[in-house]
Amino acid sequence: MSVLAYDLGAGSGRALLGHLDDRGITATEVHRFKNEPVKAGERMHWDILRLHHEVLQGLHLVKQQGEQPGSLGIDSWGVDFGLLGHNGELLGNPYHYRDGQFNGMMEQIRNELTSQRIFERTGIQFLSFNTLYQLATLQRNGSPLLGAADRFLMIPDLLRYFLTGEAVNEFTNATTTQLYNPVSGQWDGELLAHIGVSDQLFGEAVMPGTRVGQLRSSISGELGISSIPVIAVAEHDTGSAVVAVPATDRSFAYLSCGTWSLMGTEIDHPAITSESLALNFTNEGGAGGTFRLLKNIMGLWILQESMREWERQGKGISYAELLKQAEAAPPFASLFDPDDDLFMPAGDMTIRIRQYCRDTGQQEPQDQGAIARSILESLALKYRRVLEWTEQLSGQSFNGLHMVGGGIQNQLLCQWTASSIGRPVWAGPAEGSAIGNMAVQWIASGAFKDIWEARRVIRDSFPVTEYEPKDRSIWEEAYGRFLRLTDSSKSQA
Ligand code: LRH
Repeated sequence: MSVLAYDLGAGSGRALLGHLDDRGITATEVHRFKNEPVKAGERMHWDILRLHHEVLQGLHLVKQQGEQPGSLGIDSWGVDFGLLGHNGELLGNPYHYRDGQFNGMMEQIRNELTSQRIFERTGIQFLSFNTLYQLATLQRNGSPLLGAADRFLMIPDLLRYFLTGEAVNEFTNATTTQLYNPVSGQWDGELLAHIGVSDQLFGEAVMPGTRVGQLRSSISGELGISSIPVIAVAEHDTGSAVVAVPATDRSFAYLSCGTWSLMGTEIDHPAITSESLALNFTNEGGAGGTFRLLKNIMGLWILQESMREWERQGKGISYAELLKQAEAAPPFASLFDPDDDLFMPAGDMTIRIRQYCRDTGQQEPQDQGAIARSILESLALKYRRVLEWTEQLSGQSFNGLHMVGGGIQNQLLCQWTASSIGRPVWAGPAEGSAIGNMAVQWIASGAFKDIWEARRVIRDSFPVTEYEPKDRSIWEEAYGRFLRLTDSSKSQA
């Protein structure tokens, strides 16, 4: 049976058609489109109607290929949302979480409620752009949106709503808001009351794999296709990516590697403890009754932003060439904490990297190769730090690390990660979120029994590249230096 998976990442959205038969899964990209935020005035928005158009375009291309998927699902990054008015229409263009208007609200709400109280109720890590702080900002700044709102939908809920006409909240994304209590399985009335947002906007969150309607007849009629069931998959992209980790062992560590790096392990119940709070780990809801005990690491965003900066300055460089120059640059010359708040906003990234190095008495990386090298080494060292914390919190020890997501195409990063953690890295599949999205659709249709059967078939269907650690002693020395440096830095932890 074939299924259609839409995965909207930072930069691009993709529609992949997945086929499952006795030989395994094949995934074919049928449509790729831009997903670029749009700045209007001071505000940064999703180009949401364009994305809806691209979703329809994907259906059109699927039809042209003579395919008739049995279902479709949509995933994207967590935390962002849209609001519907009383007439069921979208109010405004959803904001992008990197919009500056949310700055400072997290600190304010933490002061008012205490971190402990918020964490006890949600189990979610403190990130300045969590939905909780986005909504509080709208409310406190007197945005007219909340007064007019009737329904709150996360981005994939919203795109699904455009397709089906059913306004339904999905569980994995509900948990990332930091407004949902994973123990009671309810939106948290106390947190909502504190920020003055009505709990009437929120519907009961459905579990990944729930069929939540089918294509509106106006859409299927216009496209000349028969209606397709729409499934709420693990709509938080990280939730989908972790479904696709081809692990054999029930105890495994993963790194979902894209614009963000999400590192952690899978657990059965949220680990809401003073230790996970202190290390700022999260307990995001997953597919199949799982939770992800993980931590956000700033990830390839820093490299992507540097490349965009060079592009703007007319010094654009290809990814392959940049990695070649990074490999040739002197090792461990300039290290930094990728999670320092300094690196969160867009723009001027290389200036901020140099500033960090200057402020910490290190050599300032000058050329593109040196900058790329300092980013990739710093990430690899941070991965070791977070892997050790994951072991500490979960009481498990891992004999290697699974890496999934587009970032694994960066072989240098995979190799340096293996060298830094001193254990093998197993890299694959690259389209983790889309494949996990498909897997949940196949679980919904009964083609797979559960996520473990899905993982077995994914393992047999997609190549996994193994990287063995190298140059251990120099990485060990660099890690000591990295720890001394980063202990004093101002990060979201
Ligand atoms: C990764 C991701 C991550 C969120 C961030 C906003 O794409 O969904 O899990 O924290 O984006």
